[in-house]
Amino acid sequence: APEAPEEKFSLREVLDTFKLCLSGDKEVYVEHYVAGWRGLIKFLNSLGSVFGFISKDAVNKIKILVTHLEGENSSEYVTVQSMVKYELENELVDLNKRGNHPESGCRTLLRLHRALRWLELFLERLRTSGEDGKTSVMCAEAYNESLSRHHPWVVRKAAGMAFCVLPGRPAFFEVMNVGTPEQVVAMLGDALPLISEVYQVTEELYAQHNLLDLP
Ligand code: 1PX
Repeated sequence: APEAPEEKFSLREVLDTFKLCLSGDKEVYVEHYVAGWRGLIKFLNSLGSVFGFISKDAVNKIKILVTHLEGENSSEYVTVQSMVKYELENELVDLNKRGNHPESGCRTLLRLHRALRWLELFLERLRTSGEDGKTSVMCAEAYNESLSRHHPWVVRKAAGMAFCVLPGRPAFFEVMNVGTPEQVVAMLGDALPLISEVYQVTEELYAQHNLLDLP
């Protein structure tokens, strides 16, 4: 029987969606950003239910962004740049403490943006690791250098426990469904500069507008 398209899931396609994120003049399309995260979450879910609490939060964040993308002001949410401008000009962002706008596009996307840094660090470790590299250690190190500083103790603790049950490097490469380990490494080498650029552009935009610590 022919496989349903959703079963032929490969991480290559997911990481390719990040290629579509940047416009010619370096604006970040929210639609493709969200699509990239959807694919990553699908991958995360295939690793098992221990990661459920992580994917649940990410799914919530995506839902909020999709609501903006499909809402009556959808034209303001085409790119991260237009979203920032629109929400700031219309005072739709809680800047210093949580208030009337707990679901602003700016604060919601910031959470995914921080997680993108984790992804970049983790994938870089995966790419340069040896055959006996431990994914749990790579994941924990990447997390400690990025996302963890934004998380309270309980979340760090739960994340740390989840990392311990990550499959080893060979099994992990297998679920990625990209091909041989050499092909995985090559694919990561292609994908990382794109992810890194999307991260940098967003980081600079948020820094310019003083949005890096949104509550
Ligand atoms: C080949 C590698 C591909 C792996 C793909 C894995 C995709 C991981 C998706 C992670 C998305 C995490 C989003 C987290 C957003 C967040 O920081 N939320 C917190 C703050 O939100 P709030 O609204 O309260 O301000 C929230 O408290 C989060 C709670 C959930 C725990 C987050 C732990 C994140 C660990 C990230 C590492 C994922 C490990 C995957 C192993 C492959």
